[in-house]
Amino acid sequence: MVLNDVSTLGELRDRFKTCNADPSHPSLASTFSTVTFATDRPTLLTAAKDGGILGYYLPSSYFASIITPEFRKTLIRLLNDLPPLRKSSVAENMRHRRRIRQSRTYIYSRGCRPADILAYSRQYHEDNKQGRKANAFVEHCKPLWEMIGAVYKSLWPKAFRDMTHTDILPDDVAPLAYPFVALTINTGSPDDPVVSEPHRDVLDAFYGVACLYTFEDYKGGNLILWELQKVIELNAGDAFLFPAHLITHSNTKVIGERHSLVAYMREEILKYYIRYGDDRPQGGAQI
Ligand SMILES: O=C(O)CCC(=O)C(=O)O
Repeated sequence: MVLNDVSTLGELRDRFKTCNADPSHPSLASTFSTVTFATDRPTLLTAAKDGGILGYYLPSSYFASIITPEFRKTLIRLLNDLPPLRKSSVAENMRHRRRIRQSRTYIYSRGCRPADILAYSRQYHEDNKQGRKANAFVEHCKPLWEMIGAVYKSLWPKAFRDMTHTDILPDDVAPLAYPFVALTINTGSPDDPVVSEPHRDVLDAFYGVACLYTFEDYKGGNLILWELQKVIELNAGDAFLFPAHLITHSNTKVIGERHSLVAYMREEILKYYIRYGDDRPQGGAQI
């Protein structure tokens, strides 16, 4: 699908470099036009002016071979099994622009450790303390990211190559949504479904894309892409790949229970891969 009336990918990248503040938004996303994809096949979304890929839609039907009713049931069970978030984490989530109350991130990063040692996030450690629940969730989702990874490899081969230099990683860390390095898990409930406020994920890899996967039983929750003035219709079980660091995004109102997963690569990890190559620091640091 070609969009004739939107910013080019190049323009979005330029804007990112010069201005990290939110662009000024029209007050009503309801004036934006809605993009509805055919649900029986994947669809590429490109800008007419420069041919840049703005998004790639994968309908739930695309995942039929792996997302069976059994898989979904286990996914929900493992999600509900995750330990409750600390009060301070919830408060932090509500201070963040996204304002998703029940959101947790599993990632490794180098943070500001002096020896540039990679370590998993506190949340990943905490959720693993009793019964390795974070690990169980990550393991269960593997086939989903593998399938999406194959798409990523064919559409963005260079970004894929750069983000999969995992052979240089120390033994004690591994990507948590391979080929993506990190996974954010947004948990909703019928009273409080996952609906995000406008934000950009500015720490993501500059030339990469993130993947959003939504699930459970709801209506609404479409993805508003502010600079493009479009609303992407996303139903439960659909996935959408897009540059979440370049395009300000949020959701329309939700009725029902909506959860979402976001898999992505971080720019700082790419820099780590480039900087160290085979000459990696040995670690074992924990937060
Ligand atoms: O659930 C969604 O549709 C959006 C989630 C999101 O943007 C995020 O977690 O950063």
